[in-house]
Amino acid sequence: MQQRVSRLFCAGLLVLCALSLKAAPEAPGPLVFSDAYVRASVPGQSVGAAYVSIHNHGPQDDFLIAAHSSAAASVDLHSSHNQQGMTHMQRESRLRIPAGGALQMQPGGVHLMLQNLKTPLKAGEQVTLQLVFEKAGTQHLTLPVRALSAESSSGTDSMPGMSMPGMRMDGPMNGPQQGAHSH
Ligand SMILES: [Cu+2]
Repeated sequence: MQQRVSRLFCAGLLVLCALSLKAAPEAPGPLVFSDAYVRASVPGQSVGAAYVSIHNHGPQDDFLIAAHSSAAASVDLHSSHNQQGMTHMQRESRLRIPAGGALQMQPGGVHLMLQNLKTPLKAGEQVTLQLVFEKAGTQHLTLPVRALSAESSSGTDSMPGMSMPGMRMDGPMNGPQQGAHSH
């Protein structure tokens, strides 16, 4: 009898374990995020930049196809290219996260452009970000706002409206997009 009870107890524990595994809130998806942050903005600045590294542990490529943030009217996917000493930003319709690899965003490279900031981005605050993937669906992230690096926070920038010193809007950025920036 004693033995039978403990067997039942064990069986019950196993069932509980299985149930709790099933009910675990975080189903570990193939995408893992790291090094996520938003750059602090300066007064008068209407655009901001966010960076996040996305690792894909799945067997299939995935694609970042859209992004949204509570801090900005819209968020664009951008890549930067260096041409004859000038950095040009280009809008991308989707960004690939290779299977078994990663998409690493960084200043001067791929980044998320926060268009028409609703409020200035202050260091120490947090910004919510939604990333929409072709396969993984919508992922919610919270990013810390980090101060600009020492070299670019000298306050001597002649163009406070530019979020990225030395960068020039070009190509697909001209046209309707450009108008939005000047508001
Ligand atoms: Cu950009």
